[in-house]
Amino acid sequence: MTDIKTIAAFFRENDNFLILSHASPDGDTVGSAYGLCHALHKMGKKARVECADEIPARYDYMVKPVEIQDFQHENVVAVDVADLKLLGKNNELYGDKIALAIDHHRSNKGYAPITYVNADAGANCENIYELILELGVEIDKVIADNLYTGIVTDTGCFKYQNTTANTHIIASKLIECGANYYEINRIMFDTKSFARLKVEQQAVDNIEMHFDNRCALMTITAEMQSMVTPDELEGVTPIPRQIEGVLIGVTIREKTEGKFKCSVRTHEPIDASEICSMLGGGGHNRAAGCEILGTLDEAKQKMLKAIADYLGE
Ligand SMILES: [Mn+2]
Repeated sequence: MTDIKTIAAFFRENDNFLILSHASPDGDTVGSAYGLCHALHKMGKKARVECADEIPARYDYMVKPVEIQDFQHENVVAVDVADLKLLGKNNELYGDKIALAIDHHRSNKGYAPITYVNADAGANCENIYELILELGVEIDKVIADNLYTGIVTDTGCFKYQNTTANTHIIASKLIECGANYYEINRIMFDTKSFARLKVEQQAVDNIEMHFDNRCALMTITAEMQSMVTPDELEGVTPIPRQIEGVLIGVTIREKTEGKFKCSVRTHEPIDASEICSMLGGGGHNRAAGCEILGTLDEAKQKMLKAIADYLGE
């Protein structure tokens, strides 16, 4: 495990960076990538971001102000990427070429020769903030909007248990540097399309309760998703855990025929990451995920079996 000074030196001593964010991009991986990219530009370095999937339009205010540069990349950096599999199609292109990884997932696989993992950070954007300070780059509004977004999205607007005193301190500094917190939180948390609400309604209707009502399992089929864009569904996964008495909330989402993305959200003392790792996935203590192949019914049974094994029941 390396420290922030070492990774700062890596950026000072090198140039022409390709920054990779994970597929199905969220606010933290986008904020980490574009915040860092813009900071490198301010140092006079060449840098650009690549993501396997299109970055949803709701993040336009983070992406658009960052200059587009064309150059031959020399150093590949991954941000908020715990596992090479999460790079999507970029894994084939760059998986074996990543020189440096900056992450906050305890489950980081250590795929990069230089790996900085600070699992105490609620969001990886907290790590990027510390890095940018170490690099001596002034935090402008573009960086502040990017990093603030990563922090609020990964901490559920400072609600989740990964939120620390330091998370708030960094967020306050970012507001001082111009982060448009009101607009960002409105876009990220207080805006839903009507179609999304309809899908939510159907999803809530199909919730099943298991393990003496300690586990709630919600399904989102391909048919339900056809009513919305993937981006419109952002933030559905915490719903099952909101039910009173539920310790384990599971959302099973049909990705393609025979392939399901499972998200597990838990309350103390249930370790979501441990449950998902039994199925080849991983993540954080209270939020983790995995992919299951088979029919919907098989996916449910595999997930319930992993939970039963975890609970020792
Ligand atoms: Mn993250």
